[in-house]
Amino acid sequence: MNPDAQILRSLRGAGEAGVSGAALAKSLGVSRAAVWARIEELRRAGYDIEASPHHGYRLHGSPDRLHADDLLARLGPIKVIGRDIQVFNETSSTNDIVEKLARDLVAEGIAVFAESQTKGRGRLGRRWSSPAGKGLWLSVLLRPNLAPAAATQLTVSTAVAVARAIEKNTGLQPGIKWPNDIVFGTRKCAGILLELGAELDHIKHVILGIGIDVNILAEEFPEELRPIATSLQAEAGHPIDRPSLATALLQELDAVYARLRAGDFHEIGDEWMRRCTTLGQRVTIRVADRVVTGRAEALDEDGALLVRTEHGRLEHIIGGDVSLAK
Ligand code: BTX
Repeated sequence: MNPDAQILRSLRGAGEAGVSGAALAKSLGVSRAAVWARIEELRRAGYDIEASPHHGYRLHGSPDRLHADDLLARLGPIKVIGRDIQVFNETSSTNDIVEKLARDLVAEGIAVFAESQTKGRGRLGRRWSSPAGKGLWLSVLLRPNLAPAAATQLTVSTAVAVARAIEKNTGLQPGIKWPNDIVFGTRKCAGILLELGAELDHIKHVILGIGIDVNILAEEFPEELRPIATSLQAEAGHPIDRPSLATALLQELDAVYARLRAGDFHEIGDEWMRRCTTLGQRVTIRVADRVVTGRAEALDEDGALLVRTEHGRLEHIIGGDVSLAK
């Protein structure tokens, strides 16, 4: 962990008691003057750090900005996801950045955030609106030992992690619409885009893209999204602290990924079913050039949606767009 992350972790750990410059200098193995210089830098980045002769340094507030060192400091022990974190002010798409990292053979677990994306994308080349400073737009690099057919497990697990993080952090209870929408009623507040680098029988890497609408007021959405999108602020009635939601999200992603690697998908699948608003509904699903209509019955062990058609046949649907059938 770098010095800024260590300083922020110590300050958060000490709370109101504060931590002395001497103690920080000792634990970092640098001079007190060097600690002071780092503190000044953090203040310039918007951290409200008090320095007093009695208490040493105390952290009173942090900016509504994502800061890689602060996220690392907040994260605590994790297994894989969040080992390394990068934050960009603006990028085309965080999935593009992680794609490049994947090609450069970077280890799995790195999470890349951007405050805004100029070419945020959804599935099938659709656009994802990603206004500056108002959401969480991130991508995570994974190298799971899964067959390509089991990739839907990752989408399902990610949806569970996103729903859990929102619930833990805001008290709100979002639903999941198969396979990748996090919703309040019929409005989407988050989406998941999985991009695979795969060979026939195994996945080389996965880029897990997640977009969460956090502090966007209803009227701030582009007009065409207003009927179908919502944000956590709009649902909660007050702004949500993005860095702490980002921390909760990385922790929950790490937890579900550990489960998945241990071969424990069925437990995640059970939780997904409890949170899912699609099950039990009559749905229409577009899969490539086919349309399947029927009742969404369950999820199978690969994360596929099982739909009972009018003719009584059970269809395994592994991707597509679901809408409620009339
Ligand atoms: P999707 O194809 O399921 O949803 C895309 C559709 O969602 C759009 O066609 C539009 O109707 C609607 N939409 C666009 N922007 C928003 C928004 N901000 N809130 C709600 N609805 C919206 C979902 O694809 C996958 C989205 C993943 C986004 C992340 S952000 C970080 C990463 N980088 C990147 O380029 N994409 C992912």
